[in-house]
Amino acid sequence: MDRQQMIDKVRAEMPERRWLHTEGVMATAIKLANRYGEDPERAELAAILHDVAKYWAVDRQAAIIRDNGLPQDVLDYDKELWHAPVGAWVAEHEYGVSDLEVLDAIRYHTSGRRAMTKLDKVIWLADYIEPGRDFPGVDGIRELAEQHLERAVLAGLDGTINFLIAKGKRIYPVTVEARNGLIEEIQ
Ligand code: DGI
Ligand code: FE
Ligand code: FE
Repeated sequence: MDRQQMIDKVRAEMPERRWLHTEGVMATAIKLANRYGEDPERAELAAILHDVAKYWAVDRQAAIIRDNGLPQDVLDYDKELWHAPVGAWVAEHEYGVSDLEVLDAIRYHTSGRRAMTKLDKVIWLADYIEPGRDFPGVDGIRELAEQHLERAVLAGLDGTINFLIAKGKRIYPVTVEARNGLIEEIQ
């Protein structure tokens, strides 16, 4: 499958506004990759596919997690988390992606993880700050993203965790691990 076929297929999986978000993530991921010494083509590939399963029915997402031996713990947490590991599975099995780091960047694009790769960080951050995002604090993180990749991802994770706390939601432990890992890395 070539790049354009992939784009057409992903676009058909989601409403137009989510495709515009994906285009924002693609452009931002390419910029961050160039700035921080990651391969922009791999960054773009992960960005194209990162939300491919976002609009799949939750039953279909849960079935993929259950039937293919993906880590089951995520099923006990917010359904918003499921599309990331499901997206990695879909990227591999329906789009023929074999680059394991690209698959991991998709898999961890919502939660992050301990010991994030550079590509993980680029995709996590691009998803958070793409031009269509508009929430308090995003401009500060956009500025930070031009100076320091890890500090910007950490600030974004803090924002996500604060948001979840404000909503009274539980926090997926992998997200906490991601934050702890970045703090250790920055020290
Ligand atoms: O898919 P997007 O909307 O582009 O962004 P995303 O994949 O980062 O999903 C963000 C949503 O996931 C947001 O509504 C918060 C929600 N979420 C729920 N529980 C957790 C969580 N995000 C993280 N990082 N950790 C959680 O425990
Ligand atoms: Fe997502
Ligand atoms: Fe996204």
